[in-house]
Amino acid sequence: MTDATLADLRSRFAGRLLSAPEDTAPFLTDWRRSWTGRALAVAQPDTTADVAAVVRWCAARQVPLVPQGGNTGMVGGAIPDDGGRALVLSTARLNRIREIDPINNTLTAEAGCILATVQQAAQEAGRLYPLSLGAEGSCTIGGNLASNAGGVQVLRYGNTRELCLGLEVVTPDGEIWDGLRGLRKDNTGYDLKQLFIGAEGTLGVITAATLKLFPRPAARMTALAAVSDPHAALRLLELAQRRLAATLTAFELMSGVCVALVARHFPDCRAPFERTHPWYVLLESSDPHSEARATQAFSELMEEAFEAGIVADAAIAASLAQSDGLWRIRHHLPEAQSLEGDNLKHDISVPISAIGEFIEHTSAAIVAANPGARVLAFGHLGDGNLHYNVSAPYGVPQPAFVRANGAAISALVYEAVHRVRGSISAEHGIGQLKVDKNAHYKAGVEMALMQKIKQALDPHGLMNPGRLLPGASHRAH
Ligand code: FAD
Ligand code: 2HG
Ligand code: ZN
Repeated sequence: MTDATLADLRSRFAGRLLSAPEDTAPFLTDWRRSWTGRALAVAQPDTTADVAAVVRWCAARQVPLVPQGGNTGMVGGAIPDDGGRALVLSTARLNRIREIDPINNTLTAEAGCILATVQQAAQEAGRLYPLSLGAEGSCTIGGNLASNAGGVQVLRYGNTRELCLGLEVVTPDGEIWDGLRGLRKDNTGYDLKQLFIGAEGTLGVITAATLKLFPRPAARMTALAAVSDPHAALRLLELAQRRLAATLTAFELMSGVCVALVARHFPDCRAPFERTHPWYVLLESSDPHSEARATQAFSELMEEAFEAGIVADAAIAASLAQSDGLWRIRHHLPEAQSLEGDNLKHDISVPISAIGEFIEHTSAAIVAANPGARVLAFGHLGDGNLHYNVSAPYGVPQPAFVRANGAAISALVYEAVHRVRGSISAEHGIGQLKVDKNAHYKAGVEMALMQKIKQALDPHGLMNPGRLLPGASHRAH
């Protein structure tokens, strides 16, 4: 396609259509720097009507379209392939908060709103939007919804799917569906919004969403606990759930290897203990009513954990600044891994009760087959979601290690996940990273149903082709 073909789009989107290589480059490589693609151009519409115009322009010319939010995805879903035929639709300018309704406890935001901006708007209205993850300063509401993001408060508030009451979507033929209803109850047939949530841009472009808000907790308690192994972490989880019930909002596991990695790259992010420990749990409770009650319940929990020999050491944050300091260790983990040289990522979910044995057996098998390989295990233990990543032995270049051993290691991990009826993608999605693996592990009937839905909504296969589902790459069109 030539620049002349882009002329009509350019005339409508003057200044909002990027095609010079230096302008499009940031949209063509992902956060991990694992994928780089090429594109016809990058369009940045700033209204839903203009998104519909872009989609119709693509449909009329059979141009593949790749929606992109903050480009923080971990599986390459927002990056076009290298055919150069696709148009990237960036939601960066679709960034208005349309409404906050404190009585209905809802906030309606456009897809390109940054998650942190939405959290802040909710806070200013005296409410909480609880989705929270390390990329919250740059990921978008549309990207969160399209990937059904999880994060660190899922065990209390649910995934993004549970936080959404209504959607506005531009369908693959350029129609606008206004489903921005702030209803808790609506049994009028298929829940269509659920099709677009987690679809990774393969069924349409999400342009706005009505999100659930919650009361702001009166108090937040945070602690970093040192434990001997994941079995002890699970005992602590059981105790914390029993004592704190629904006030337990986060329960994150980190191996000592992970915590050391963060300290190496970010020297001011260190565990506040005199000696190192093999495993750590970062846990948090949020009491809706009283600081005194929160402090008492949390202190009693930690005391019981000490007495039962579950916890070897613990640091309870005495101020918001100390709490933030503990969270900084956790939130710097993705970047520390990236600085070390992007590793082999396995975002998996297994039954919570199976996690201890899973880590023990799988890590032993990986190290036996790959002496010196470093397993970086951490994640959202309270949800059964591990980031079970593998790095090259010290001194071995990461890309060469992954090329030589990556397929075998991933097969070993995913087989172990499959044996316990787990999932090969807990929260990051499928993107282009796991298309084959997903087709392999999902039941045939499940894959066939997904293909039928795709065919029904996007018969020409123009919406983010080759992502999530096996199918034509952008070049085949
Ligand atoms: P993008 O990366 O731009 O896109 C992701 C997918 O959504 C792509 O397939 C894209 O085509 C599609 N898409 C984007 N916008 C739209 C739209 N408007 N309509 C239709 N499709 C669209 N993820 C978690 O789940 N939990 C975590 O704890 C977590 N922590 C992270 C920490 C860091 C430091 C980083 C870099 C990433 C983390 N992620 C996490 C992954 C990522 O941030 C989330 O998946 C996030 O939700 C992606 O949002 P985004 O706007 O960057 O989407
Ligand atoms: C997190 O929980 C993210 O920090 C990223 O989901 C996980 O780096 C990873 O593998
Ligand atoms: Zn995560």
